[in-house]
Amino acid sequence: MAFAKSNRLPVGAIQCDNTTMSLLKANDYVAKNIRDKMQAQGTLLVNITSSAGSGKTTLMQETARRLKDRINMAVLVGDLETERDAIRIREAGIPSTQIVTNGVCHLEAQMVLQAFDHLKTEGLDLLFVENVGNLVCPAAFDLGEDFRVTLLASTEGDDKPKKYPRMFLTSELMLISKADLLPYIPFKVEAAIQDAREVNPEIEVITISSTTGEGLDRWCEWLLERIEAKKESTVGTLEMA
Ligand SMILES: Nc1nc2c(ncn2[C@@H]2O[C@H](COP(=O)(O)OP(=O)(O)O)[C@@H](O)[C@H]2O)c(=O)[nH]1
Ligand SMILES: [Mg+2]
Repeated sequence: MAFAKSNRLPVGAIQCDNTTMSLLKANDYVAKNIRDKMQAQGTLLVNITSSAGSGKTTLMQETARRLKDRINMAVLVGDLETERDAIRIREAGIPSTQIVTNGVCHLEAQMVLQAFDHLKTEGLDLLFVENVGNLVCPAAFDLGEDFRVTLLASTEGDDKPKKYPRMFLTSELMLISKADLLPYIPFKVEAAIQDAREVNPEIEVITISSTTGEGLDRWCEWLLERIEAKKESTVGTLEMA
């Protein structure tokens, strides 16, 4: 509950309870507004997280190339500085808006909500939010997403899920990225999956390479199934209203 009632308040007025004043509670309140908006318009919202350099933007570009003629999609992308990622994604042929955090290490729901003034989301089937690159702070902030997807690049080492458990605990899907480099480095896919499943037994796993295209059909199918399900749930919501 976001607000507590008080007998001393005038009728119709509301007062924040103590916990509502905390940053995370405020974030959750905005995240719920985003989730309600996405539900009403039938847009699947996917929060993409990973360390810096794991291949998020490249995956956004490759996903756009594969799906942009089948669905309406766009990307909000967060970085500490520069508009470089949004420019790369627009070059792949879909709308993208950069959120510059000015040094903040994660996106917050309020930043996403403000970005809606610059990126039209009505009519989108799929909206990605590419989060700021690190496995720590973004784990704590709900952005109103339907799914959180975390990339673990083969170059990062297979031991990361246990070192950064909250990110993998709160993700529905782990993408093991840069699979094309696996023959050259001591990354054990099975060890990474075991670590991730000890943290989160439910987590799904797809191994991908944006360079060779390995796993990208499966990734696109994963998205399309959930876009379909979201549309069906939205129809259900409208019928109930
Ligand atoms: N070998 C290889 N390199 C990749 C792959 N995906 C991305 N990269 C490279 O990894 C670097 C970081 O990629 P980027 O998409 O910017 O990562 P981000 O910081 O997570 O958005 C770039 O030099 C990409 O070309 C991949 O599947 N295989
Ligand atoms: Mg990026």
